[in-house]
Amino acid sequence: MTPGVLCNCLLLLCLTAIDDCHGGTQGPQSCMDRHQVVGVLRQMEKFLKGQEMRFTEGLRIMKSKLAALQNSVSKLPQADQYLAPSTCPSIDAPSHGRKYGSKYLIGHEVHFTCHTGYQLVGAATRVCQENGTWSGGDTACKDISECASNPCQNGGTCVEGLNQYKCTCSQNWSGSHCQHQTQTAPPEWSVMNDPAFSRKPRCAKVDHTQHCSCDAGFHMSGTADNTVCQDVNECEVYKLDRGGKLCVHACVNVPGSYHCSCPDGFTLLPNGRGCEDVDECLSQQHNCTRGTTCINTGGSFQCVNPECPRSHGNVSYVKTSSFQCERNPCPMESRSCHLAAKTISFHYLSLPSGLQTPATLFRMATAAAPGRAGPDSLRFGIAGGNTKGLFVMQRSDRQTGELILVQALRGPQEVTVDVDMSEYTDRSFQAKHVAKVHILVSPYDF
Ligand SMILES: [Ca+2]
Ligand SMILES: [Ca+2]
Repeated sequence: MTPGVLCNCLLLLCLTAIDDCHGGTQGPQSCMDRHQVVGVLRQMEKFLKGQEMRFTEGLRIMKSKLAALQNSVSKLPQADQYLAPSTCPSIDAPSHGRKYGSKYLIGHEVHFTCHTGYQLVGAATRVCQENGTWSGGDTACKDISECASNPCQNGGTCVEGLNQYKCTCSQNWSGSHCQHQTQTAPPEWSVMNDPAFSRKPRCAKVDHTQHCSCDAGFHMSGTADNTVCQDVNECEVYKLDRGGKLCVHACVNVPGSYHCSCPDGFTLLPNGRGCEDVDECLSQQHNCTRGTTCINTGGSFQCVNPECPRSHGNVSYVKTSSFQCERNPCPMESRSCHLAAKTISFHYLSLPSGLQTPATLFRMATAAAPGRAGPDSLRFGIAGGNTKGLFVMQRSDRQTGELILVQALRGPQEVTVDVDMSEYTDRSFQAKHVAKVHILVSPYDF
């Protein structure tokens, strides 16, 4: 039962009840009393109010739907034109071209042309049709230059010519379209002229494409049609490298590889890079005659036989060992003899070229004879051979003085510096000892 029918039934029931009571055909017992009728009427009133609200709500929804529909219809593009078009939409000239005709009415035409150097693609003329659209497709002006299609690959530059173009290829590319990878100019570290340093590459065809490779130590060179495997000159490659020298001394490039070499008097270290001096003295490879002593130097050796200073006045010396001279006893009255060096010792030092400074080269000390008190003070100094300020002499402790090199010595050269040590007891001069330090600087810094 729908709400409307229910409502009608209730109303009918109510009217009948009231009518019956008023008509008096029934007893007062069967008649609805007043309260009951009022209750039914209130129920009906409530029911109708509910119905009214629902009806109003339904109407509201219907109205908003209608408004939405009207809104969407009004947004349709020129809906009336579809029904009765009289013009076509406006139309622009193509870029790099011109348009002739500015009327867009049905039946009118527009024409297109392109600027010089451009070709018209699409319709040259378009007509405004009955349905309000233009005939033909879109019109464009295309660059007719040969280079317009970017025919040069791999960074090549297209150069326009008469009815043709030419590609100027970037480095390592060749071919009419720069499609081949090449090395037209070999890198400076490859060996070009010696045939021993060039080999044929190993090539194989894989999927119709030629694949070539070179042995280790070789790099691909030449043109696409004529590929060559060229030796890599490792010595040159690593010369440019800041990561350190490949070889301490010399690098020798060989086909497919390289090796290090050392100057005469040196042997290659097991690491293949460094050089080690040959100790000719130790290995008996010297030719020093009897009476001379072999002194090993960087890259060579020397045979030395230091001589004591010649006698002058009361001062004379006697050689007590290969590297030591002692002053003969002085006459009691000769002060100059007492002041002259009591002992002269000879020292040979072999240094690499460019030794980092400051460097302590030599130490001089005194030792008291057993059972005798030593000097209570010592003075150290440089007696000669330090004209260039290469050295300083300083005390390192109470008994010891140090000869320190303060300027780098570049080889090959030999430098002699005389160091002296004077002994004092109770502030009274006792004796002077001289050390002649002979420094042999190698031509190499290793
Ligand atoms: Ca090589
Ligand atoms: Ca040597």
